[in-house]
Amino acid sequence: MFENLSNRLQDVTRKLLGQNKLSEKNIEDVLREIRVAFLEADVDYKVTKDFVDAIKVKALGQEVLVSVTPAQLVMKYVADEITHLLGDNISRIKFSDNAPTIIMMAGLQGTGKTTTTAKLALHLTKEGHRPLMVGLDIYRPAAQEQLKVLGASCNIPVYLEDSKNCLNIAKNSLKYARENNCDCVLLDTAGRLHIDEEMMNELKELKSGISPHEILLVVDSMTGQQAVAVAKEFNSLLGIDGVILTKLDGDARGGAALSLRTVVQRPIKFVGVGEKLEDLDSFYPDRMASRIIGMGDIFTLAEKVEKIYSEDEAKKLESKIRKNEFTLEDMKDQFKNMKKLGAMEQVVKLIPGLGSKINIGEAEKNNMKSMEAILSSMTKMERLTPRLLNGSRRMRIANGSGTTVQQVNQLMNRFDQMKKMMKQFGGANKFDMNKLKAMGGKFK
Ligand SMILES: Nc1nc2c(ncn2[C@@H]2O[C@H](COP(=O)(O)OP(=O)(O)OP(=O)(O)O)[C@@H](O)[C@H]2O)c(=O)[nH]1
Ligand SMILES: [Mg+2]
Repeated sequence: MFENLSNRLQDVTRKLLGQNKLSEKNIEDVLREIRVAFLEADVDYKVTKDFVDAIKVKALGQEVLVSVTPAQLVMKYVADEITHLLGDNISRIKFSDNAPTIIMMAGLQGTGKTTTTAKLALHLTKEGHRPLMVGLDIYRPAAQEQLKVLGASCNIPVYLEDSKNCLNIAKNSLKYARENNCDCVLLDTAGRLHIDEEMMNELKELKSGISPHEILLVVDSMTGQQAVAVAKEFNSLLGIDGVILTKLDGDARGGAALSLRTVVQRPIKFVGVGEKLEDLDSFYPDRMASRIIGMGDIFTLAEKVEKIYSEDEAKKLESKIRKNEFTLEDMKDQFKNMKKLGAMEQVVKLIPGLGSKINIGEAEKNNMKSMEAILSSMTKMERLTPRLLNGSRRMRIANGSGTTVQQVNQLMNRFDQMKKMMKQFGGANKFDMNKLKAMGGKFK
C-alpha cells in the first residue's frame, strides 16, 4: 500500500534526520523532493502545491527551539500536513434515530460496490447492527446472484425482487427491513462505465424517493486522479456524504487518498484493503499518515521512552549508541526497561522503520522470555565482551538457561542486528533521546 510514495518520503526523512541545521536553501531542496514525490504519486497538482506551501510557511517561520533540530521540526510538519490532507479526524456513518438507516452505495462499474456492500454489512454486524443488503443492479442477473452468494457467505439477509423499477424495490426493501427487525439497509446500485445521464437520473430518483441517510461513493484507489474526478462529479451532480476507497492493497502511489478530501470536500470513511470480506478498514487519517511516512509514531515513542529512562540512563545509552559500544549488558537492561513498558508490541510498532514490519505474537513473546533467561545465564564479563562467547561457553549458557545452543546463536544474531540498526539510526544527532523527548512533550 502506497509503497512508492512511502519510500520516497522515507528517503527525504532520512536525509532530514541526518542534518543538524536547515538553511532556506536546504528547506527548498527538501520541499522540491516532496513535491516530486507527490506528483509521482499522482496527487492533484493544486493539492501538492498547497501542501508544499504550507510546509514552507511553517518551516521558515519556525521559532528556534533549543531542544529540537529544525530538520526534526520539518518532519513533524510533513506528518501533520499529510494527516490534514487525509481528513484529520475519523468520519463515521451517521445512524438515523428512526430505523432503518438507509445507506446507498454508488459508483462506476467494477470499482467494488457489491463486494464493499457486503464488507460494510459485515463490519456493521460486528458493531451490533442488523443490516439488510438490497440488490438494485437490475440490469445484470449475475449481479443479483453475486450479492446473494456474498450474503449467504456471511449470513446477512439479502433482499431481491424480480422487477425493473429500482425505486419500488428500494421502497419494498425498507418495509421488509422494518418487518424483519433490520436496523440498516445497504443499497447496492448498478454501475456504469462512465457517468451517464441514465445512471445519474436513476440515482437521483432513488435519492429523492427514499432519502438515504448516507450516500457512499465507491471509488477505485488504483485509478488515481480519475477516481478524484469521478468523485467530484458525483458530488456535484448527486451529492455524496463520503467515499469508500477500494483496492488500496494494490495502490502503490496513494494520489487518490491524498487528493480526495481537498478536491471533493468529502471524507474518506472506509478503505478496502483486499478481496476478502474482512478487508475493510475504518479510515484513520493519522494512522494512515504515519504509515505513509513510514516513521512509526515517533512522538508517542518519545513520550514512552521518557517515562522509562531517567535523564542519566538516556544520556549513557545515547553516548554508547553513538560510540558503537552497545553490549549484551545494555541489551539485558533494555529487556528490563521494555518489560516496564508493558505491552512490548506497542513499543516496537512505534520504532521508525520497523512499525509496519513487526508483529509480535505469542511465540515471539516466549522467545523474549528465553532471551532474557539466556542473558541472565551469561557472566557480566561475557555480556560486556560478547566476543568471548565461544562454542563451549554457549553450550554452558544454553544448559543454564534451559534453552538450546541454537537459541543462544539466534540471540547473538539478534544482538548483531540491533547493533547494526542502532548504527544506522545512531549517527550524530539521529538518535538523540533528549530531543525525541522534547518533541514528544511539545507536540503531543
Ligand atoms: N484487491 C482488492 N480487490 C477488490 C477490493 N474491492 C473489490 N475488489 C475486487 O474488485 C472486483 C469488482 O468488485 P465488485 O464488487 O463486483 O464491483 P462492482 O462495483 O460491484 O462492479 P459492477 O457491479 O460491475 O459495477 C472484484 O473482483 C472484487 O473482488 C479491494 O479492496 N481490494
Ligand atoms: Mg456490482
